[in-house]
Amino acid sequence: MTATAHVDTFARDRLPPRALWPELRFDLPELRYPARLNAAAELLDAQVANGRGDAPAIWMPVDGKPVCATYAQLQHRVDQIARVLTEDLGLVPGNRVLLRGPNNAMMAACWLAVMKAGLVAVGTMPLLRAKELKQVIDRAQISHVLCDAALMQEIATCMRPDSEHFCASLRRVVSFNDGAPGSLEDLLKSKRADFRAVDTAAEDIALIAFTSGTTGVPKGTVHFHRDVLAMCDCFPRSCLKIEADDIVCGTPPLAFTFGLGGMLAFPLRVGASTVLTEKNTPDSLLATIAQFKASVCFTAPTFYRQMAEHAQKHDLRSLTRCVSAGEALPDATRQLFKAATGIELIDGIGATEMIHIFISHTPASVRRGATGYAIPGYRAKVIDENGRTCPPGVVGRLAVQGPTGCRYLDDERQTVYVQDGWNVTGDAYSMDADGYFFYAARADDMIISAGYNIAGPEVESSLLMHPAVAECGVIGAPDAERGQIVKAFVVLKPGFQAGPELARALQDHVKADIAPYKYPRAIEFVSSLPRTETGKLQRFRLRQTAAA
Ligand code: 3UK
Repeated sequence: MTATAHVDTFARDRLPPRALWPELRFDLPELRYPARLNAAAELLDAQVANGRGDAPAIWMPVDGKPVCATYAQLQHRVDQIARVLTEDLGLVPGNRVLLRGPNNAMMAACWLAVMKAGLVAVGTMPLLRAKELKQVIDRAQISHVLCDAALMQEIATCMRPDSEHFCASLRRVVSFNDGAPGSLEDLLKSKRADFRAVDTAAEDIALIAFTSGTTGVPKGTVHFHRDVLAMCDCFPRSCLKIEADDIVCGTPPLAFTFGLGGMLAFPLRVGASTVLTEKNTPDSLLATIAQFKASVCFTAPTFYRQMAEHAQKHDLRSLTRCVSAGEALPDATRQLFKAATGIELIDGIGATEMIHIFISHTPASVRRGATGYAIPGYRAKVIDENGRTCPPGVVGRLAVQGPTGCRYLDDERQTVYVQDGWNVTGDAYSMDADGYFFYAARADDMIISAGYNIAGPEVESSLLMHPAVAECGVIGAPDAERGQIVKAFVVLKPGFQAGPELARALQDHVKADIAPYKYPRAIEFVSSLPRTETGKLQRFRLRQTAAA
């Protein structure tokens, strides 16, 4: 072990004991990292040193027109921010910095500056309220915040001593993207752009990513400088095959590790560029692809489904690869998107605990209904309740190992996620004889009806094939006779009439498509479905509705 560069060891002291870490594997040559490593230096300074200073790094629409920051310009800005953090704010390696903002160039520069200065980045989803911010700030004992001027309101509440959400550890909030006196832009003006990256150890903590926990207090997942590079050197190389001339766009926020990788770290790692957009709809994302001639897109399955509808209206010739993650990709969505664009989606399951994707596939190696195989660098298996490996075709719990893995910040739930050195993701999966993994459901979302195990997403996939269905969510509703019954919440496409007749048609459709016992005995038509900011369907909310 080489010495830590952290002066403040708060986060390091709250790592689980080594014995409770998952086994880490560095099976590929590209995963053998040196003992000392600064992720920002590798992502940014190395590109400039290699002569890519004038290449575009970040694109943004400004007043509707594309504006670009080159690698050299980004480095300049990052160095100035690092100086503000260490000189004006007096931060020392290991201090945590809360980052708040939509996806934009300043937000990206702040991320890189925090890592370059050996500080610990704690991202927060843009929609979080003061109450949720407080949980994160208290857990990670945060003193300083860099916050986009557009998102100041909730964090200001956390600073007010008379608020019930007051956070005693907070010292200072610095705004950016407003240029006001005392703002980050203001403080930057006097700064030279020659900050030397802090000489961090590969196992020094670079970020704490909080899970968007549906129940209980959010868990802080701790990731090292090495982990940031490992995520760049696995999925993007073997499945996405990202190259220097790629232009990336998409929706996941930088605070979500799906977005930190896809929208920032992956493109920088290979000298490519990224288009950062603050607000996205399926239609605006299509327009972004056309305007910036983007070649790679990252978003969630529901977005792709809606993008398919509008695709004809846009020039998408530049687009060659699309990554779907965050929740299961229904085959109906894959086929719809392919018919509309000619593109075979790349599905990938990732997790905040693992930092990024560990099971996926290339467009050419897709297998219908499967998420993919354990990507190079990772291995995966399906286990039963006793931890024994299930035979092919049997649904059990997914367990994975690779160069990254779960380490919760001071949390008893470590032993739930990590068992026998394996990361147990909480997903029910089966594997076929060729090593392809098929998603069933979140383990706690499995429906048990009259003794049958039914995976809601399979019923959803079937319903999505019906021409009337725009979106749907399937859960188990309490039932005196059967324990649970399969209940579907359905959003209809425009022009279809909700009613018992259509409900019956949908039921018949499912019965004809998959085993009849899985058909939804109850169907409720709704105008929208509850989703998280990361695009995940909130099944627990549907269950609450069904139970009420
Ligand atoms: C579910 C999927 C089926 C699955 C994430 C890519 O989603 C990410 O992280 P989270 O911590 O959630 C993890 C859980 O989400 N899931 C994600 N992708 C898929 N289920 N198919 C998929 N393709 O339940 C998993 O355990 O929010 C995704 C990269 C980084 C991430 N953090």
